[in-house]
Amino acid sequence: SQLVKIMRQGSGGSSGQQLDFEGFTLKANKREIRVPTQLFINGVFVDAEGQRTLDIVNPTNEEVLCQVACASSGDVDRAVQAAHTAFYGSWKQTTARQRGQLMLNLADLMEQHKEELATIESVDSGAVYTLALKTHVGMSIDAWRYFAGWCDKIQGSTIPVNPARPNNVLTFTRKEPIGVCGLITPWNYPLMMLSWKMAACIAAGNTCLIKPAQTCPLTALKFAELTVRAGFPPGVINVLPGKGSDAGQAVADHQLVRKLGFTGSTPIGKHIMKSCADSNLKKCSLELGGKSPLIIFADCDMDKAVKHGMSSVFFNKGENCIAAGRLFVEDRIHDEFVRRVLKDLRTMTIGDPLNRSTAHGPQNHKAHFEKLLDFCQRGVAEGAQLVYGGCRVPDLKGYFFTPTVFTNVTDDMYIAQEESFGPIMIISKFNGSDVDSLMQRANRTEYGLASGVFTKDIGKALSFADRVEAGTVFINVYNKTDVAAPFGGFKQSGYGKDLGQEAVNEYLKTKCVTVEY
Ligand code: TAP
Repeated sequence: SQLVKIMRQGSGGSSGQQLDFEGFTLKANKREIRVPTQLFINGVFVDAEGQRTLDIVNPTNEEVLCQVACASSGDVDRAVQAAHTAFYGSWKQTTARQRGQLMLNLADLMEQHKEELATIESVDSGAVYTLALKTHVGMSIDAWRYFAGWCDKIQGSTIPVNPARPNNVLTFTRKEPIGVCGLITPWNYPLMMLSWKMAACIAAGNTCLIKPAQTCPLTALKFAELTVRAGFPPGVINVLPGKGSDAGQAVADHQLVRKLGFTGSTPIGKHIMKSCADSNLKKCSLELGGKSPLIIFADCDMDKAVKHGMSSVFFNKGENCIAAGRLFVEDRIHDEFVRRVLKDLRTMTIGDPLNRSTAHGPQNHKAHFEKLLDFCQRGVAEGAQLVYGGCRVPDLKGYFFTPTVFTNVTDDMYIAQEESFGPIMIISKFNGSDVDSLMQRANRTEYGLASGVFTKDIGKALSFADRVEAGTVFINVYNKTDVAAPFGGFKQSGYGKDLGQEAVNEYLKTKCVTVEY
């Protein structure tokens, strides 16, 4: 890896300082992209303690792409100290409107570099390039712009409390940033998960450090470089690739971290919540796993139901937290629905995610790929009918998993209850005249992230929305998320929202001031 120098942007233009980093050159997509490979702490790229590194594997060919610095608990401590100093120093001096402008600068830079970011994301995570450009990177830019707008609109309220006559009293609230925030994110949408959390956190006036998933931290590192160019003061944003059990745990345990924003699995979420409580009772928000029900009534628009039903499962190769984990299809249209899904699946282009005609790329990493094989074997062993896929794509190197369909799935089966996080459609039938037992089945899960329904009967759709126990409900559409709309789960899918105004509140605390006069 060779040293790169870029000019650091001061608040009034170039300050003439240089930013050096070690990186590697990614040659892909007819581009040569310099990607930093060191930790980003206090505005500079540095090696990890003891020069520890992680191998980063390209899921399309199973080859090692590069080595990236792997943070230890000592590195986490350095980053927290830097974020703490910035919080009480340079960042406090930065006005809300300046903060918003820095975020807009960053969004503009991300836009200018969007093809580079999407290329890195595609190579590192296996995301299809066209989707990486539109969703992984596009929605990240939207998030920075959307939350930039909140910076100078964070307001408290005046409250009519009872005065002790003859005196009067004024009570008002102030919304204040919490302090140093730790962010821990998964591997399915690396840059987007970073942006959803960090943009809200920074807009609220906090400083932060992020530990991205160890399998694909490259866009987070390229992003770190862009934060310097955008003019963020050192220490406000720190990026530390590393292992969850080590660097991630150190973030959750740290005494100076006051809030933890986590997206990942339910078991790790529970573990992290305990660490937050035991260390310093830090506030935490948890976006966890899901097994979202999608109901397809016989009176639906069948073309739409097939199109969205497929994307509810196969979007981003199933590595989608709100993916429909179970499809309930009304018995009268079940066979036709399955036939049409299979017809479309047979024409799905699988292959190099950088190829513009590819619809389905490799799974993110080896352990996940193997977990999917095991998941399908359990389905078959329990008697579900495997009607398509369930195996590696023949003759392709890389973690390519054939999009899969199971029918005749009963509620007690493992595959009906557990999240696969892969391109596996699980179909069960229901009798349309018994909506009560359908709702019981749909809600018989400890998860509550998302849900969907297809019907032309608006009354039926809205009554589903009333009764379903999930944080997100899609009607005659699926995966339609937006940076302005709150996103997050019920039950063991966690609590606290990403996106929308509610996300800003997750990173604020309320101070109540009372004056007697
Ligand atoms: P996890 O294994 O839970 O990992 C998530 C993050 O936590 C990773 O960065 C991981 O580090 C880190 N981590 C692991 N152990 C830790 C510990 N002891 N302390 C602190 N951090 C720790 O999940 P995953 O397999 O990456 O992601 C898949 C899961 O995420 C699925 O269940 C999916 O549904 C969920 N997800 C939910 C949402 C929303 S919005 N609800 C969105 C996307 C994904 P490593 O990189 O070392 O593993």
